Amino acid sequence: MTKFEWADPLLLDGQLSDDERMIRDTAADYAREKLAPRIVSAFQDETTDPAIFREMGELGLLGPTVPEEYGGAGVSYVAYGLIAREVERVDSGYRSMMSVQSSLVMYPILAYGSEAQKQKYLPKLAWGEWIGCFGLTEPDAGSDPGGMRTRAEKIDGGYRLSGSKTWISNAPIADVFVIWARSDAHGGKIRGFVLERDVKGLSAPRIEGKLSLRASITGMVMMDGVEVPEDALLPEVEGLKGPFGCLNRARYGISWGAMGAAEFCLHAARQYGLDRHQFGRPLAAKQLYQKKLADMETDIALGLQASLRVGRLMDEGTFAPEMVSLIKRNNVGKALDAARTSRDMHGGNGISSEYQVMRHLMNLETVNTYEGTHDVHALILGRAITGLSAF
Ligand code: TGC
Ligand code: FAD
Repeated sequence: MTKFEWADPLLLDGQLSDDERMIRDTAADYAREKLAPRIVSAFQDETTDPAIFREMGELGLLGPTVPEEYGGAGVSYVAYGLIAREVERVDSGYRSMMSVQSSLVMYPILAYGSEAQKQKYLPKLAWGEWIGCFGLTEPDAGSDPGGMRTRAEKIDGGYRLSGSKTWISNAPIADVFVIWARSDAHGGKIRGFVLERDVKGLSAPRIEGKLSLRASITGMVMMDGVEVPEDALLPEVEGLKGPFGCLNRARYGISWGAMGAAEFCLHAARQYGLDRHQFGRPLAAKQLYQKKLADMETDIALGLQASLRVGRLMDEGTFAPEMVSLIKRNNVGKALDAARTSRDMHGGNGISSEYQVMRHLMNLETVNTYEGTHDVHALILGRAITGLSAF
């Protein structure tokens, strides 16, 4: 028998390697010391501090699974998940900045890029010297990216790209744009291209007025006959499995990150209930209050174990994408429930920015939608269970 630790109920810590614990602690210290003091005003003022990329880069938190020869830290996918959890404990927007750079920009260059592309882009992205974005979604192609209209037309010595992407994280401050387009020269198949900020015909206007993820800048990417050389093409992949291969990694990271946000909400509700007295006793002494804490505790403990399991399989190279759909959908849904419950348990104070749980709740609405909505992941699982596609 052992003593029950409410903050680590299934002893996750003991299932990690020394290296993984060290990376987790580095990310936790950084998040607590550098990110937490910024977030309330950043969210309120809707500002994104690009210096965060450099800070994270210096600590090896960007593209951590990328091999050291390309500037990464060469650590496990479990370590990557642990970083996402610590960063999102502060804010989903900060995790978004980190996971787009790592899984959606560095991963495709590593997995599908030429040696020259890897040498040119990965070290600068790993250091946070360059900021990256990933353009898949379009105004008329969200859940169904196969319906994209962006076209790459073959020209002498390269390609001409035309179209628009929307809801693109990091885009207005990005130096490097991974863009997915239908390529006429490849039978209309979807191909990936790496574009640079100063290329003629490209603009990335900011989307203003988000009520969620306000500390992470989002924009459109407009391409008006953007001409790029031949070596902008990612040579090693074609078809939707290119972007989906990246999304598997990012969605996996989100499954950990959402649990970090949920843990924040659980810890906040517990402390609030211990501190606040009503009807002559602490709120935490009330049965209904304890039931809510028990539900949150259970969902988080099970969600973290599931992410750890998929992370270990990913590190062994034996995961299936449907496993990622299962944990992304479950963990974000449970985190949303936890944030809503925690907001309620804080009473009127729960709506104030000072207590922070409402911010997590608003952020998690986006996390539930991006990288495949909650319902799209249900349909991915439904197809796997029945063999029938219901999209
Ligand atoms: P479908 O026919 O299922 O598949 C087409 C091809 O893709 C392959 N594939 C995958 N490969 C690797 N991993 C996966 N998860 C894969 N899923 C599919 C598949 O094998 C096939 O390959 P091939 O060689 O046979 O051609 O495609 P479909 O058009 O029916 O897709 C359906 C669906 C719903 C699964 C898919 O479209 C989907 O996942 N939609 C959701 C879209 C999405 O997640 N968008 C995310 C945009 S990026 C973003 O949100 C970033 S936010 C980041 C942040 O700020 O943190
Ligand atoms: P839609 O696809 O129009 O869906 C609307 C509703 O219909 C949803 O409830 C959905 O579940 C439902 N629905 C859709 N299809 C079906 C179906 N077949 N059956 C039943 N219900 C269905 N994209 C990028 O490419 N790069 C990024 O960096 C990026 N960052 C983002 C950042 C933010 C803040 C946000 C909000 C979005 C971001 N996205 C990004 C876009 C995101 O991936 C899309 O919003 C998401 O995939 C959903 O697409 P949509 O918004 O067009 O919704």
